[in-house]
Amino acid sequence: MIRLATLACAVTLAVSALPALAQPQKFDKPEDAIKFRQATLKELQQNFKRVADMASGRDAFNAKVADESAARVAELIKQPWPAFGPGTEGGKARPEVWTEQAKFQDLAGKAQGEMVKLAAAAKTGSLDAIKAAIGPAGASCKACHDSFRAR
Ligand code: ASC
Repeated sequence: MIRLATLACAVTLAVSALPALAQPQKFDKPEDAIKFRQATLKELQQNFKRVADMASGRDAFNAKVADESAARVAELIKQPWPAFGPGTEGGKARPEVWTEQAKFQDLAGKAQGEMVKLAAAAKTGSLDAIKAAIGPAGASCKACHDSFRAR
């Protein structure tokens, strides 16, 4: 019994250690997956824009808001990918998401890395650090959109 519990725990740990990208999430209907990924990407975009507008000088710099927004971005960037599981084609996602999975996951993973860097930059409170991180971060959004989002 103890051994079974230990095994269950080890399996749980092993699964949760996998990158989020590797585990499709279960939704009742494909539309639920589409709604979920669109909602997370939308909130991601809103938070990203808040930071980008400070980086560009469009908005006044507020270190606390930038930090909170960038931290939220780094959380949200993990969430959409498991909602692109098999059978959830649709929305603005191009069919290539499912036919070029390796490339999709690579670009999603790179975007995740850039958002972690952006959040780390914002945490320092330095606008210059944010300015340095925002370009590559935005480019990582665009790289994925260029190949995988319908226009
Ligand atoms: C945004 C947004 C994107 C990226 C990208 C940057 O605010 O919605 O997709 O920035 O346009 O190039």
